[in-house]
Amino acid sequence: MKRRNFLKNASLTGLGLAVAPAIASCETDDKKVKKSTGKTVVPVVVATWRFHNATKAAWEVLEKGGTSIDAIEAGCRVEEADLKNTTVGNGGAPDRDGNVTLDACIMSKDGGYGAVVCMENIAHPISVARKVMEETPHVLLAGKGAEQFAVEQGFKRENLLTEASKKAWEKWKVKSEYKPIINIENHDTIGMLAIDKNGDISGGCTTSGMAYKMAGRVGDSAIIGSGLFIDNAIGGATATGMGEEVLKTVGSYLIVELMRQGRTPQEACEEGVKRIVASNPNYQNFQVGYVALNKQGEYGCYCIHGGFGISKFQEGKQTYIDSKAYTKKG
Ligand code: SD4
Repeated sequence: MKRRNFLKNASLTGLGLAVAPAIASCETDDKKVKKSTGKTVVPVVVATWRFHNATKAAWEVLEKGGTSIDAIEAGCRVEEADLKNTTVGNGGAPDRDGNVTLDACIMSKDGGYGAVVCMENIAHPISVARKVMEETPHVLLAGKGAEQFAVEQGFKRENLLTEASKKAWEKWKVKSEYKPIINIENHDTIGMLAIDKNGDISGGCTTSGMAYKMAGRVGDSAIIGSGLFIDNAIGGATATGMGEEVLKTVGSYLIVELMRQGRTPQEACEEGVKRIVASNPNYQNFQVGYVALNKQGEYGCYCIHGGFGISKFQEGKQTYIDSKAYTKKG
C-alpha cells in the first residue's frame, strides 16, 4: 500500500492558519534577509553546519523547478556519500562495538514522514526513509527490518566502516571513555529544510549518531518532532547535537508550534534552546543547535555554544550563517 493512500484518511496537515510576518535575526553575511520584507523569498534551502556541497546539490534541484522533497533527498545524499564525513552515512563513526548504525528521516509537504533507525550496511538512509514514506503503510523501520526492506527496494549492502573510522575506533577502545565533546566531529548531523518554487516545504535529517554510542542507541535525528518537523502551513525545524536533549523536549515540533503562534524562526529556535538549558544544569557539557525556516523563506538558528552555523542557498547565492549562541563557550 502506498503511504500517500494510507494517509488519506488521517491527514496531518490542513490547519490552514495564517503565517505571521517574521524577522530573521541571525548574525549573517547575507544582509538581504536581516529584516523581513513581508514577502516570500523562495526557493530556499538551509542545512546545519557547513554542508555547502549539500545545499548546492539541493539548490540545483530547486533552481530547475524541482520539488522540495527531491531537493532534500539530493542534498542529504551528498553528505551520506562523503567518506570524509564521519558523522553521516558511509564512513560514519561506529558504535562502541564497531558497527556503523544509521538514523534518517524525511518529511514531505503532505505531512508524510518516513524514517529508519539503527540501520546497518546501507549507504543512503535518507533514500530508504523516503521509500518507507512512499512505499509502505508504516513510518519507521528499525535495524534488520530496515536493512531487509532497503535490499528489497534495490539498495546495495556495503561495508560502511572505512579504514580511517576503524582506526579511530580502535584508538578510542584503548580507554573506552564515552564523552561527547562540543562542536567536534562527532556532532555533525545534517538536517535540511527546503522550500520549492511552489512554496512547499520538505525536510530531512540523516546521521550516524553519536560516535561510540551504546549498541542500539537511537538519537533524535530520525524521530518525528525531535530531529525534524515540517508543517506545510507553517514551516519546519531541524536539530543537531546531543540527541537525548532534543528528544526530551521534542525540540523541532516545539519550534514549529512556536512559529504557528507567531514567533519568528529566530525567536522559536532561541526558545527551543532555552527549554533545554532551563531544565539541564549540565548544559555546559553538550551542544544543541537548531535551524528553522518559515513559509516566507525566513530562517532562524540558535545553539547552546558558539561554533554552530548553517549553510543557506537563496536567490542563487550560497551563504554561511554563524549562529548566535546561549553561551559563547565551546
Ligand atoms: C544524535 N543528534 O544522534 C544526533 C547527533 C548529531 O551532530 O546531531 N550530531 O544525537
